[in-house]
Amino acid sequence: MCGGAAALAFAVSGAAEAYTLITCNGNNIRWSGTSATMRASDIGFPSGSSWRSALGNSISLVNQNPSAFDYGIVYGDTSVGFNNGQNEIWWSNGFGAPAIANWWMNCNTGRFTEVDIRFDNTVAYTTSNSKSVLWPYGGGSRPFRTTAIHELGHGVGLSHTANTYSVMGQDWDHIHANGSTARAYFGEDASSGAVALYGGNPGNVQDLGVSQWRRTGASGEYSTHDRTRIRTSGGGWVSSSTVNGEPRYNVNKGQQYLVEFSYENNGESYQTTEVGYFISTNDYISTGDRRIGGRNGMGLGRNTVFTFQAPVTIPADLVSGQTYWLGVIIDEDSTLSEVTETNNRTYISIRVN
Ligand SMILES: [Ca+2]
Ligand SMILES: [Ca+2]
Ligand SMILES: [Ca+2]
Ligand SMILES: [Ca+2]
Ligand SMILES: [Zn+2]
Repeated sequence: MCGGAAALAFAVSGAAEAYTLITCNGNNIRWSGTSATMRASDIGFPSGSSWRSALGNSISLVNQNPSAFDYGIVYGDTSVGFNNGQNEIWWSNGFGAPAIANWWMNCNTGRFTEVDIRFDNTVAYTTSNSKSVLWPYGGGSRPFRTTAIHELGHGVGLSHTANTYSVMGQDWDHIHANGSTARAYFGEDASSGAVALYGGNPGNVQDLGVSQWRRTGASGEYSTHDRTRIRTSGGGWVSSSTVNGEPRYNVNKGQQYLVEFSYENNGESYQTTEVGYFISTNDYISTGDRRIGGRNGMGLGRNTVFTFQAPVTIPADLVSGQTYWLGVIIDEDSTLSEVTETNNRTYISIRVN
């Protein structure tokens, strides 16, 4: 889902990072300043439409990144085209990808001159944040925001990521859920790339998150993702079944398991944080749920995503045959002021044997 006015080349990044940057003649490509304004087609993103609001929301989600870079957005553009001096976003088809970014640049100065983004209007995109309709949760639609954030990531200067869980990999399953809502986000890897290009934000932009998704491998330039898992202390993966489009793990009362989540630092600074584990009777995790364990002093730099299996014991007094949700909360003690707190809680479904 990536274009370019020139063939892509890939920079070798530091050992701790996975992002790749768009390069030309050995220069990283970025905007000369710390902002760029995108112009949305009035046809595809008309006033009052869910597409306009979802695009605006995607811009805002990218702008939560901890670098100095921010997008502006202008609506109502009535004339769009390539290499016309305007950065534009519109719907089209026949370009062989669900969405594509094309860019023009000065290879000698390492600066973008224009970025255009197109979405394929034959793809079953949705602007909904309801898990039930989204591909990653068994639904029939591709989340518009994850793809928009991926393409906007190209417009920041990022190429594809294959080596860690990233929206610059396979975007539609780089997503955060708690309860019935799933939210797209820029994420740790893309944030690291943005800071490498533009430096840190003059403000104090901090954000921790925890996700029920992880990297599984790579397909070409793209990291592939799947849900996080549960295994026994002995190392074997616990059996699961798919319920309402999500995995549900079969666990024994009173037994210790290793529960996997992806812990993310999407902010400017290294953080040491507290993490709590909970049992919930629904898929919405909150501090009101039953706490069954925790970890103090988890250190999280902003580099690659930390997918980690923590020991947790299933309480002996849970009801056999019942479904519960094993929850996790990062920054459990709320010591960190963050640009968003909605990504601090997520879950894995379990059924007690
Ligand atoms: Ca225009
Ligand atoms: Ca244009
Ligand atoms: Ca917080
Ligand atoms: Ca957060
Ligand atoms: Zn792409």
